[in-house]
Amino acid sequence: MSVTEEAAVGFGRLRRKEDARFIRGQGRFVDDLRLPGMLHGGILRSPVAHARIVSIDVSAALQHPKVHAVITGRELEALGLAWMPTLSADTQAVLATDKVRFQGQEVAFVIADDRYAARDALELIDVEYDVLPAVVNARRALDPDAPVIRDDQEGRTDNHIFDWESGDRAATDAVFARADVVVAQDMLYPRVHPAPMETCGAVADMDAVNGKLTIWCTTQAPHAHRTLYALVARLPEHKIRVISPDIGGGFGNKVGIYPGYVCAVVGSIVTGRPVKWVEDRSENLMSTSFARDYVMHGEIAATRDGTILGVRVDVIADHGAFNSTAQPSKFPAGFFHVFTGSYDLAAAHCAVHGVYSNKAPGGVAYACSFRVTEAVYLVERMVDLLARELDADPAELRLKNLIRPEQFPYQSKTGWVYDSGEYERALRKALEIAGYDELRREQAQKRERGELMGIGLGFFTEAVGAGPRKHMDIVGLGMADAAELRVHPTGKAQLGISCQTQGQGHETTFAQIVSQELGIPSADIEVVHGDTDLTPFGLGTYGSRSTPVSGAAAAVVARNVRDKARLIASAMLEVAPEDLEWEPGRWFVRGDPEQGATIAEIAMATVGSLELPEGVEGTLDSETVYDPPNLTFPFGAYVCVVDVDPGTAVVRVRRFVAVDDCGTRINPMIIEGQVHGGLADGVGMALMELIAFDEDGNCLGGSLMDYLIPTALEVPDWETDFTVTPSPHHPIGAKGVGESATVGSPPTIVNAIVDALKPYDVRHIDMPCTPSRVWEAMEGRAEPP
Ligand code: MCN
Ligand code: CUM
Repeated sequence: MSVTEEAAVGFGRLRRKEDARFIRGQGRFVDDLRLPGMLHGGILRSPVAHARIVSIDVSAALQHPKVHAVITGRELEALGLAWMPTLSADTQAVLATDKVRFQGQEVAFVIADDRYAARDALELIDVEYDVLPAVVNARRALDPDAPVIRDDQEGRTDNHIFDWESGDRAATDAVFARADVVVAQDMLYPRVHPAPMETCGAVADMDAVNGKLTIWCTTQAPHAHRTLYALVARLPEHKIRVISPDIGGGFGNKVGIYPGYVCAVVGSIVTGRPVKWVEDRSENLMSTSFARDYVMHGEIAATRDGTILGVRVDVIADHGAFNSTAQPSKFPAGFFHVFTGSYDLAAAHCAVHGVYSNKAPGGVAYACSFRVTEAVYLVERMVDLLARELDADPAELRLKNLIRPEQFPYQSKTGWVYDSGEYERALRKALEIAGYDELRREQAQKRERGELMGIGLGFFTEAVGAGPRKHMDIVGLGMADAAELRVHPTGKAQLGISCQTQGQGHETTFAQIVSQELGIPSADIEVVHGDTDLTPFGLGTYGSRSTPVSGAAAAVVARNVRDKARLIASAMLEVAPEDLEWEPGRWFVRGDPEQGATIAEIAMATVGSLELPEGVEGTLDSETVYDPPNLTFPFGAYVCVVDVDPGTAVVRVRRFVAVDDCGTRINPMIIEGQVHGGLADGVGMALMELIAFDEDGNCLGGSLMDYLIPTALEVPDWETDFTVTPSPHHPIGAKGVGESATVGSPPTIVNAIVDALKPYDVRHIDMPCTPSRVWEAMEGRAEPP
């Protein structure tokens, strides 16, 4: 059976509908858009990390024959647009007026006939900077004598943004006081970048006749963007249309609103023509949302026999020059407080301190589930450090402490209610696939020969599907999502959703959800997304929330249609609705299966002469808003095998076993794709990815020559498997999976590397574990973060 046939209706390994255009090079991305009369924008960026702007002279640029306009912070100030609100209740400069605060910050916007002329004209702009000392180290940013970065904020005398805590400090201190063993470790989750294939960009077109602004743009959240534009520009939503066409990877990079988008809009208003702005690779790496940058101190307490009692964490969170991190408002550290992981602890506490630094703003982006990445890394490294201290097997230690099936729904010590889990089953399955005992024997033999083989374990629980509207919002917008289902007279259907695929295959999987509920073949269901004029309101795609929230909305709206169809079928068949039974695609009379009506017949009846029963208004169409009762908590067990070359300290990931549990699986092939991608991300972060800065704040990772990402050569053949523990509160029992592997794999790989270096008595290595860092660790020269 071919993959396509197997899943003609409902869940299964259906080939991705969108691939027909993508593999033929027929995707339509923002940069493919060409509008009549369209102009091109370019951004002048700061060459230094911290400086006062003395003057900006744009006269020479304006003389350039192909230049139409040059916009600086002064012009924007006059429009009240020099600063824009961020997703974290801070403000961010659109174009700098007073100071530049990170290298690559936006200073001026040139609009020209073409991209090349715009670039040429940027070089004609003369900016005088009065350079100030920069601070790029989060700890140093808190020093009393550190340069104050955000002196635009009245009364500010330091770089401290927030203090946030979760858990019970006194109870945690008490379990630490009675513990037999306490292990502490400083660790850094370094600054990395999502680096999607497609960089960020926008085309803005202000129609001077009808006053409607259309913005084609790389966004993961078109509706949220439109509402923010409406609020800032004080325009009604119906005068703004945000279109997110095909997106060449988002990974969180495309959640926020960037100055370039705003400049394109202003540019179109100023010139009366459509304006395109698309950043290049260096601009993307240097100025758009980074991820992580958490300086963590973790402590774990246990009894001598290996019962984990508590975890205590202190974090300095580097948010860059503007706090534009995306996460639900109540949680300035995102969902970092799932750091108790998959273990049943007596007490836990974390404190997180946010700071400004002279680095690009953004935060959280890159398959993070809102900082779950950092949390999982911390706890999984701590458990391995504890195993080392107790001389225990890390698999045994985990098995002893995992939350047990009968404890679900499990209330964590930091307030989460984990919906469902069968942790031990997943871990045992991963160990079995890996052949754990055999691997340990192989390792022992190799150690005798001086070979360095490491076996790493990782177990993760994520919190995805934000979230219940009463607890979660982003800049005041509650985190619910709508779905709208139209069933045409011929029984074909169209599903409108508010989330936005960036490569996850929503056009396929959302059709499958409706197909599963209504029995209409997936091929006959079109998924509409990415256009605010055509889809209902909702907060979009990030934090693996599409399946948990929009996916639930899609199932619920399809069920509403099914219920309506039942009423209509009862009128058609002249029987009471209660006497009808459902089979995929059809209502039939109980006891008389021949008597029935298919969804297509019912749909056609709604536009025919049938007198519609009470409660049915004309068609089968339906709309719903889904406000999730809780998040979903996917989990997984990972095993990694590495070999370290004792002569060169080069790490090779030889095997990687991933057992994921995302509840009900809609499309196993797409899930495997998501897991493969996330595991590759993990190899990247563990071994090579890093946005580095020098002491003056110069970005050292501004191109793909310096910012390394993994290729097929660095990754092994993934060995994936799964268990299925449905979410009890989700309509189809599905949990999110898009970020799982990126969250779970980095600690697993680092655990494997540290395990390989046991003969050298290495405790910890900060990512990325490059050959030089591994070498230093082997030489005992590793420096603390
Ligand atoms: N799925 C499924 N069964 C489940 C869960 C999910 O079949 N039980 C399918 C979904 O239907 C969807 C895909 O898996 O097609 C991912 O679903 P989900 O876990 O809901 O995640 P989202 O769709 O919300 O995607 C967001 C997530 C995030 S936050 C990042 S970051 C990331 C990721 O997805 N960015 C990606 N994966 C990516 N994959 C690609 N190709 N490109 C990106 O930018
Ligand atoms: Cu945090 S990266 Mo994804 O949530 O778009």
